[in-house]
Amino acid sequence: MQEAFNLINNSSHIVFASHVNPDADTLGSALGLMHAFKTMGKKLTLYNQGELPKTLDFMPGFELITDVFPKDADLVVALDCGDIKRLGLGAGAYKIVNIDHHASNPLYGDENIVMPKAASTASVVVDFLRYCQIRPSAESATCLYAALASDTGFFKYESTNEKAFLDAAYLCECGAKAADVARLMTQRESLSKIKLLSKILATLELAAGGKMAYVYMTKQMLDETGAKQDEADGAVEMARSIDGVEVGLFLRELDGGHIRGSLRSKSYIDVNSLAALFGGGGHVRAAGFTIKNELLFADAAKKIADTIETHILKG
Ligand SMILES: [Mn+2]
Repeated sequence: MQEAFNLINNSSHIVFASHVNPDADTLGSALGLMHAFKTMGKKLTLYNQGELPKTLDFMPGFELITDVFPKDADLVVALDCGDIKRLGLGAGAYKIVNIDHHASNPLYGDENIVMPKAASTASVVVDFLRYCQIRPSAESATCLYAALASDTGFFKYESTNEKAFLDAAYLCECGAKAADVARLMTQRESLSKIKLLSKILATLELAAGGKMAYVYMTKQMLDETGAKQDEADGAVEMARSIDGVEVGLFLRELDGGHIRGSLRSKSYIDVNSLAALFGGGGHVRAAGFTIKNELLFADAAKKIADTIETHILKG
């Protein structure tokens, strides 16, 4: 950490870089760290290549994020990025400080602060700021708290360890408002998304003696609600969330006659092997597949659900 702090002290223009398709952890960690170093009299740039999620626009400093990489940067601090290609850095003579919590991080920085056990990159930033004896301002704490809350699913995921709560308590002590962050991150859904989810949920069916719940989305549902594809995200988790259900299945009709399937399980069925029935894969609790479909969508959906049900019943 000392070497990383030295690099920061000795640089004049620092770029805080977050990965493409940014989530709250990468942006909140970058913004949180930037706020903490604001008073050092250095030039600071927040860099992200590509589109930013509007849902995170409440983070102080969000409006400062640019997709123009500064030519005179002499230090890049990369946050929450396990693959240097996902930063989209421009050319220049700069060193890199790599701050992350992905176990797969290949340590591409000149200095690397990578803690695979940390619940979020924000937790690593908290440790680093403590080491530097910098207390986060309220602005900084708000960004870091949002990052930590998001990566732990608001303290629900398996990554939620004792340190996650200790960091959360410290960030609240520094001025983060937990209820405000939760409201701004989770209570600003678009009307089109809710209308789309109501159509998707209307297709709900139980199978495999109540162990499986499946829902589907046609292209027509998108047209009728004006919602975007990614607004259907969350449908499979809703199906899985029913009491007694172990496997959630969500089928969406894609362009060109394709069907995309998403599978989630709660605790004992390996959905990776269910997805493999259709040439897909993923993880034990979350997997997916894409198939070419020659049938009517509703008929194809029924067939896929029946095949999965048969496999679950075979156990
Ligand atoms: Mn993260």
